[in-house]
Amino acid sequence: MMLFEPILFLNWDLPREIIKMGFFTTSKKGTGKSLKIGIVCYPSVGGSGIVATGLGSELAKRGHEVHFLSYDPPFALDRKLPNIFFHKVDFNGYELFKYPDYTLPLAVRIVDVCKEFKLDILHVHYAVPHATAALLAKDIADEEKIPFPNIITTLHGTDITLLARDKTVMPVIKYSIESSCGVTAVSESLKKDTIKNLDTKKHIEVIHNFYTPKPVAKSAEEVRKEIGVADTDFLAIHLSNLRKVKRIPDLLAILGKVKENKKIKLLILAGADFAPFKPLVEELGIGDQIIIKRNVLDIENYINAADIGIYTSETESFGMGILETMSYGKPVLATNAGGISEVLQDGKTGYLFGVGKVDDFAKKLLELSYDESLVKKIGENAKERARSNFCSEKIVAQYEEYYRKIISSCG
Ligand code: GMT
Repeated sequence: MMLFEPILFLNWDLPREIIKMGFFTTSKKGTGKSLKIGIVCYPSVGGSGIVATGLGSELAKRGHEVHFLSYDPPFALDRKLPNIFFHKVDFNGYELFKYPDYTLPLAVRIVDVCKEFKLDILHVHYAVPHATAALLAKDIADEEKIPFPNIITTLHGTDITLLARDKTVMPVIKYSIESSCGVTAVSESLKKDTIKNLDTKKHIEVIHNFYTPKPVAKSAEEVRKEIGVADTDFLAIHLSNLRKVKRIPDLLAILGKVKENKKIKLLILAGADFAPFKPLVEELGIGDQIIIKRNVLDIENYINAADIGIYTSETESFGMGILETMSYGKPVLATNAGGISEVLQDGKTGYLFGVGKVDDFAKKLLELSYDESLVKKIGENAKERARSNFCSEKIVAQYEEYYRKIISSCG
């Protein structure tokens, strides 16, 4: 590895316009010349932010120069990685506007970054507002004769499965998708929903999500001790932002149905406040079997300490939490919704149930809590599938190939 520009690690809290991170390298792991890639994403704990951050990180490790644009540094970004810049977008909070606006300052920031760094490609995660801002930025740049890269929009779900049904934003979503040079979706299921909900003929490339498992830093015994779970307990885990679509009341009801078995515990790694669900926990009488941890970064330590994963979503374009759980060799019980069946195979790497079928979930949970060898076998299958089908080597190479195709084929 060749270092050519050692850069001091800067304090992220300083109000700096641009933060250059880690160090810069000319080494190149991937194929072809290195690219300058802009990534616009949410910095938060949610799946799309994790995927965009993971993608940018892997691309940077392969020698590409990666520019993140967001209102905060991405939550899961390793600040010591090479070849990464972060460009902060400020919110527009003028009194004149009743509501703060993000799309306009984002568009302006995109123009600035394109002007200064001459990006080869701009990859935005979510049609609204990110692709919309990118398209506005392109118009401004064209007007000012600033070279502008081709735009790729990745669809993650919510703007199709939820927002596209809202007539006040649907035309903007459709326009933003159809005006992007390239569009990708994280599952076949989401591609199908997009074509149907937006009535569009736009080509959509399916590139599944990926996850790079991290080595665990704490043993399962240590973690269990920390959260008050005995080694002999059967620990189920759930990771999510607790949005309505996750059907948390179903998750709690499943625990309620098996509560006679005091050895079954549920650990929730929550990306949001759990307080609204506390009355239900009390009503179900499961307070002594449930552990909540908020905004956990080292998810690997907790998943590794669990026996099984449970996901009860109404819909899920992919299900990053499911993939993460499988990656550490844990079987998953999940609803057969959206793109989940593209990740998890029923009876082989976990079990699928109808949305809301809490009795079926509970029966299987109880059965597995007594069958260590089946849990182990299904868990091993899950790990093998996650690590071979949804690994960074495979998926990041698909994005690189797609970037090159879009750079040369559009505009
Ligand atoms: O599921 C969420 O609430 C978060 C949302 C997001 O934007 O991060 O997740 C969506 O994108 C993830 C990454 O592609 C997918 O794994 C999730 O399935 C998808 N969520 C839904 O479709 C509900």
